[in-house]
Amino acid sequence: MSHSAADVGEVLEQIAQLLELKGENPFKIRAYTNAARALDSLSEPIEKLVAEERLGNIEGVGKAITEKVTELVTTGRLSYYEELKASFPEGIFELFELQGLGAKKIKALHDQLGVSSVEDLERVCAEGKVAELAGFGEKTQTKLLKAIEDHRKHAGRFRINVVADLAEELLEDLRAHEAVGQISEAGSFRRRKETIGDLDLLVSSTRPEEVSEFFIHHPLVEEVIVHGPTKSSVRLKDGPQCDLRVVKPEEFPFALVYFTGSKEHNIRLRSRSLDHGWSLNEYRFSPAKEGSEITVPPIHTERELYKALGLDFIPPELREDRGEIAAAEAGVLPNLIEWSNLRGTFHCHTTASDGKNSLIEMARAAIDLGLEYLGIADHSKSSFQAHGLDAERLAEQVAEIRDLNQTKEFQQAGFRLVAGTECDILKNGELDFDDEVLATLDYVVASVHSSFTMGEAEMTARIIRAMENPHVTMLGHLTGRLLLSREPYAVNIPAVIEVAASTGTIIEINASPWRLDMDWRWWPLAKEKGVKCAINPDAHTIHGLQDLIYGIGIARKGWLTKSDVVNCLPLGKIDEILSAKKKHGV
Ligand code: DGT
Ligand code: CA
Ligand code: CA
Ligand code: ZN
Repeated sequence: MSHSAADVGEVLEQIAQLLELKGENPFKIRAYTNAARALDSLSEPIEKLVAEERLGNIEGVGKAITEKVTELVTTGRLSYYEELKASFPEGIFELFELQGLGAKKIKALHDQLGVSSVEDLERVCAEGKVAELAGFGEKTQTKLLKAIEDHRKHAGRFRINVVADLAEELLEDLRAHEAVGQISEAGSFRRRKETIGDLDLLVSSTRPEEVSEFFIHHPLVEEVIVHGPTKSSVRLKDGPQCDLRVVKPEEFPFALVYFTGSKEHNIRLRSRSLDHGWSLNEYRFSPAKEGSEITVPPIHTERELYKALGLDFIPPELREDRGEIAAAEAGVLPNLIEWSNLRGTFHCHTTASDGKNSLIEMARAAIDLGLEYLGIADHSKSSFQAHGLDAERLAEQVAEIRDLNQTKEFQQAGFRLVAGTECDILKNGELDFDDEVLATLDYVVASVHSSFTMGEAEMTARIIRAMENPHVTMLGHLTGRLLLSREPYAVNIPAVIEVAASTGTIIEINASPWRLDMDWRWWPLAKEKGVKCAINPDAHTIHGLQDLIYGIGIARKGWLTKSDVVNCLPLGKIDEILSAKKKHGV
């Protein structure tokens, strides 16, 4: 059993929460959170530290925790943790998933109102008992009810990175199977939706039993829900369900269109087919009226299927019934941006703030990805919890970046680090740095990281005020949402888009699978207004740079082409676009 430091850190965090629930002394609790944090920033594999008995050398990891981590890493289990967990009702752990509810409050609810599940909490809130509890009040009670509602809405969906990793492995193993002919992902994952309900896979085969058998015995499968020769449903490791359909080779293009969806898109295609006198289902075209003379066209590919319906091929990301059929009919679908169009990116963090890799490590990882430039945007001073930089530390970082850019290594690679900041937008819309400081940078990402609960009008005015600053090149993660975890704050997006257009402020697609913000549904409007997009990984590690691929998916869903996205500009054109606002004024 192998454990990453992050898994181990997670267990230690949970122990800390459980100890807090028990009302243990704060020093003991802090020992666990400190140790979790220390393990989180390890630069070598935890197994190695354990094997060489070097855990104790890490600051913040004492003897008791060394023993526990050793047990966990060597046996894959930790009896202390399991006993601790067993001393609480199972339902209590789900309470930790509610926004705004920590161990202290859960303990109070448990001890004073007997709450040991989300259902219990909902009941005592509805009865008005929570409002009467010391330290809670009416407002908290209302918030908790909202948190329960949000939690339910999210249950059973998954962030795209979780599904992508599973899909990659399953597709690769299925593809290698002898009985598998054509194969594809389908459903919302193929459409690159921001979150995924279940993963849909489609295979063509003349020996479906063998394929299904292989699938349900795959090591990633934890539980078989349905098993048949042509349709199997399973639950995978990490939680998502996966549907596999196996169809005959000649059915494949029909099944692929059908199971890619969306349902609304399918309904349009079906009614379009009927206009031709054909009935369309997941297997074939057939004459709509029995015994009619109408012949159906032969179809070998998805492209041919769309063509038969008088449509250009519609990329899966656009199949959401948002005007794609009319555009395909008129031959005006956009030529969507692709991974290979990306020349660089902005908005990454380093160890200077809350990142886990240094400047040079991030730069080399970007070079390995084939990028020509990488924008650094560490947090500014008000984000103290993220170790934000003050003006002095920022100046040091800028100097370091300028020096690195002069090195042979960078010059030979044709690569440049671009010096910036992810500058907090303060509560009143002012920026966390003075204009003189901002003027020393190549570009500025401005983001909201505090006071999320203000009203929509105030929040919108706050963000607009920031955009009116000529130093603000782009707006970071517009709504602050964390998918399946934190709702967006209230902001008038069309108003922000309007001002982005009039001030020449770029808007980010934050490509982190937790954010994917600004949402794809707004990009057609932004594009129409002439707003440019930056696809930014918001990477905190070298691996985080690969999240760019999710940003590409969202940009495609937003109908964007390479000319809408500033990352597609070559290195030589970057300064011009980044300094356009400063030059021309706002
Ligand atoms: P998800 O899984 O909730 O993220 O979303 P999808 O789109 O993957 O939905 P899913 O897995 O229920 O079904 C996959 C596709 O199958 C869906 O996109 C369209 C097609 N489909 C499923 N049910 C229906 C239906 O009742 N009518 C039509 N026309 N298509 C359907
Ligand atoms: Ca699905
Ligand atoms: Ca499905
Ligand atoms: Zn941020």
